[in-house]
Amino acid sequence: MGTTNAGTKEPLALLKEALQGGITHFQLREKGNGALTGDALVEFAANCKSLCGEYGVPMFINDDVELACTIEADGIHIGQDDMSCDEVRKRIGASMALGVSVHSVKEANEALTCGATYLGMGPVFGTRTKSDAKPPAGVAEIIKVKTQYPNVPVIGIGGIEPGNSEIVWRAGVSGIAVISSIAQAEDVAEQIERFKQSIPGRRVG
Ligand code: TZP
Ligand code: MG
Repeated sequence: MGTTNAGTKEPLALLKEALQGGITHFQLREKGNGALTGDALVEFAANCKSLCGEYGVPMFINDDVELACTIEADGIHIGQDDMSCDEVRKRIGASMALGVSVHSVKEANEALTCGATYLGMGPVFGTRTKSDAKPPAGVAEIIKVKTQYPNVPVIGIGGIEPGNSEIVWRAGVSGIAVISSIAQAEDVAEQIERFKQSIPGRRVG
């Protein structure tokens, strides 16, 4: 998420709730009307990074390679329209994680060839969060990519809620990326718990 996804909440307070609730990774995706830029963005990103650090949670930056390098993020995530994967890998060096959004086995192959660490795939379902999102793709391509590359971590994204996430897990993803269903939840920790309970085989109680 980014500051524009926080609604009436203070963004860092929302991030803290999510960390306390047990998110395993955080990606700063600062977009839309009123998005932070310049020094304010660097300061916010650095604050997010140190908060994530308190919880041992890796932090990723969406799109902005320079910001990722400036705050020494754990990872950078790029889409098909961003700087080429090859160039990004050269800029960040070997140790920073590199996530790439892909929509097919062909794009997955290209991303992996130039050093992607993991792949993002979506939107699985309809989403209002990304203004230029492609139509919902379901899980068919995720299954194809996982069949071709069983050991590559794939993260599902787009319109995922506790009630529809099981099909995404069953497609073989290593994780799900969620913005609105967590950012807009009344009780963030409870919502995260619902997501955790939706992992097949992990149901408790
Ligand atoms: N990429 C594909 S869908 C999406 C992004 C960044 C937005 C996901 O947000 P939400 O609110 O979880 O649908
Ligand atoms: Mg992008």
